[in-house]
Amino acid sequence: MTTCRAGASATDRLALHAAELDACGWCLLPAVFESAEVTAMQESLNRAFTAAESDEAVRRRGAAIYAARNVIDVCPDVAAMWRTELLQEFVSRILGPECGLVRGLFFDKPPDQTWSLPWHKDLLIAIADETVAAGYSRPRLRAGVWHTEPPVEVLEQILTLRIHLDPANADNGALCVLTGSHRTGKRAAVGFPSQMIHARPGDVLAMRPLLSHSSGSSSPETRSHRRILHLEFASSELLPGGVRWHRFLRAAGEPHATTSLS
Ligand SMILES: O=C(O)CCC(=O)C(=O)O
Repeated sequence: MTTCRAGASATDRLALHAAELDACGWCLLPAVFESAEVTAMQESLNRAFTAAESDEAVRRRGAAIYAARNVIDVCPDVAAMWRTELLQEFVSRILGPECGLVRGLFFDKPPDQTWSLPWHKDLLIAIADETVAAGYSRPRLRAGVWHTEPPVEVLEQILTLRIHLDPANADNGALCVLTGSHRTGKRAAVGFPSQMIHARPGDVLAMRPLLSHSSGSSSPETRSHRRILHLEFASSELLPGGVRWHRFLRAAGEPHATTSLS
């Protein structure tokens, strides 16, 4: 696996991360957001989820929110939150200049309301309506938004950024990946090494949706949340067969000023 050289310039580091993403299907971009920015993101998401109390996109068990869909709609601030110069440069390096944000999800493993997921790849995209073309699966509604499984070429042109809002470790069900498994397309992956991705708040995991991943439950003793803002970017606003994205927000544009997040 490629690792970062001490003292490499930011551009060199991004090139190394891009090579790592290509080879492994994932890479961790450390300390992208400062602690105050992470707090501002948590607060902004909290406000939006509270306001969307009756929205089926926000999944609750008792008082605890453990996931949310359609996060770009539920919390429009998300469209700006991720835009640091570094992430914009990274996303456009990987996906090209025409790329855009297409879907947002939120995950938490609240203490006492934890969950787990078996090995899988992320095969669904959110689309504007029920209209699909040859090569797409029959659309299904998820929290009011049409989703379909597109041809593999579309999934190969997606990049996910998972912004860590809490520490992630073995105690609170950090994500596990099968390194290199993005290379098997939609097919199940066997024989790839499994790795748990430990992260700190403000770290960003970049991963390909075709990377096989899973996550276990938090340990019963932990009091730690494991909040993740999961953002998917696609290389082009155009989908094969004239299918349309549910949302496509161009990634290029002004990076946020740190203070605007507070
Ligand atoms: O955040 C996690 O632990 C896994 C979420 C996930 O992989 C999914 O919902 O597809």
